[in-house]
Amino acid sequence: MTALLAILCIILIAVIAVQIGKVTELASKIRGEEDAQERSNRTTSRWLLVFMVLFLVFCIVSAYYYKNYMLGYGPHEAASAHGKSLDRMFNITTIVTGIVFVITQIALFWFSYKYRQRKGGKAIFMPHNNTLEVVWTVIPAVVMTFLVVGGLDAWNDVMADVGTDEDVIEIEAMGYQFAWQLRYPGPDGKLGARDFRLTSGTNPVGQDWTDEANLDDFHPSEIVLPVGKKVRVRILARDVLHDFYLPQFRVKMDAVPGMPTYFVFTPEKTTEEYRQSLREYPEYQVPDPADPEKQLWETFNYELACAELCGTGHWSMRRLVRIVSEEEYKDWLDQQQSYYMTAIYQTENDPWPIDGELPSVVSGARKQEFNSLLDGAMNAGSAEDRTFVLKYVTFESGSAALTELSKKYELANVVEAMNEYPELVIGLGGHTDNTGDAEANMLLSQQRAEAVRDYLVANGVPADRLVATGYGQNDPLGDNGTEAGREKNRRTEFTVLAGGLMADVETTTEESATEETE
Ligand SMILES: [Cu+2]
Repeated sequence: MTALLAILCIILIAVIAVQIGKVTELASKIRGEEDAQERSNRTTSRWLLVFMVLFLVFCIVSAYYYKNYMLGYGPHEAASAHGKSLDRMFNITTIVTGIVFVITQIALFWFSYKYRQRKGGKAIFMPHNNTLEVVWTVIPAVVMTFLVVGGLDAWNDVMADVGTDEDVIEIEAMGYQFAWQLRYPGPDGKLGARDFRLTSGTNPVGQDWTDEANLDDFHPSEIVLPVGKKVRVRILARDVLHDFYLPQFRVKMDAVPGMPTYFVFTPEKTTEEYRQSLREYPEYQVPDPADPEKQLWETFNYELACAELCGTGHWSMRRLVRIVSEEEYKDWLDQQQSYYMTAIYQTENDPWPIDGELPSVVSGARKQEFNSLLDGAMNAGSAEDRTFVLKYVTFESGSAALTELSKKYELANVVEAMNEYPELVIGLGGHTDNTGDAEANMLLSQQRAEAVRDYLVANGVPADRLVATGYGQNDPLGDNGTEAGREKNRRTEFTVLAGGLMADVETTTEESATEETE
């Protein structure tokens, strides 16, 4: 409606101007052409001066009025180290070009007033003026040089890559229609190797699972970073052009298929600190339309956007960015699950074990699992709870020959535990499912339990601390009617017979209780 009214106004003004023109033309015919021309020139040039003043006032007032909408002003402060230098550069350019703008506008309108056509007026013939040429060449050249050199300097600073021994967090963002696939290095701090040819439904960024550095990498749904730490983002695209844009950090880089790019930045304000700085601005002290209970500054979040019009779902490429303290970041890291362990491990896509070796994430996880089971059994009160299954001890099918993997990993943990607790006496129980002959099963389970014992003895554990017993099919854990149940029943159990920590636990509890009362 307003737009329609504005258009109508413009049309009316144009009609009036044309009509006034016609009237002046007629009047000039009546009054003598030259006088009328001079008067008309004078009026027009005066109106031009009025226009100039109004126009400049409008420019300055609107620039002032809208300054808080611009990056680098008011609430839109940069939240990164390099962002401030970019903002400064923009401001310098705005000021320099602003001054030039005002001067040229004044000159333009003043000249059209001063040198309007007058009766008997004569133009000066000036074919060439060296001084003038030098002045209007040198001044812009000097100004441009300063702007360009300053800009280049800032650019080199902002685009500088990290040194090889610098302490940085390197993460990866791959744009695709229509989202960002984020990847963080796990505890090793290294992003594993990738190859686009390995990309599949279960491998969104084409990670090479034979590279151990990949196995702890995780794929979070948001970007979380600690404040004050340098971050290098590897930027990739899977299908079309995207653009990795973090407005508050002044990070903006195209994601180009087949051409990896990067951006290095250091976040300087946590999300909470940025919210507190927004709080000072009235435009942020209003209820958030999406959550009227809270004010806009409270619900503010940094965000990652795609700044390339990449298709119909372009708008949905928004991701949250959280900048937190170092401790909060560590807590968050601890909660993240490696993508390999959650989606690839022991599936058909898992290439491990490779050459009879397990990757360290897996052996580490197994060791942790063993230690916590051992801990439970050592501290258990009842005989039942002192037993757990050695899940990763396996045998060649139908025989009592231990697999190499079970020796190298699970049994190595058992040897370590026996060395650590010299008092420990354990039972090794062999169990089978109910397939085949019960007597044969009994024999096999006895042989398997003994195979484990013999292996431990061969690795330095005294034989009198090990009791090997075969239970055959008599003590099933699962349903022998199903394959999963049978698999559960074929097992080797570890039982703490003596030398557990139960007694120790009681004394420590008592001691701490007395300490508390004192
Ligand atoms: Cu996009």
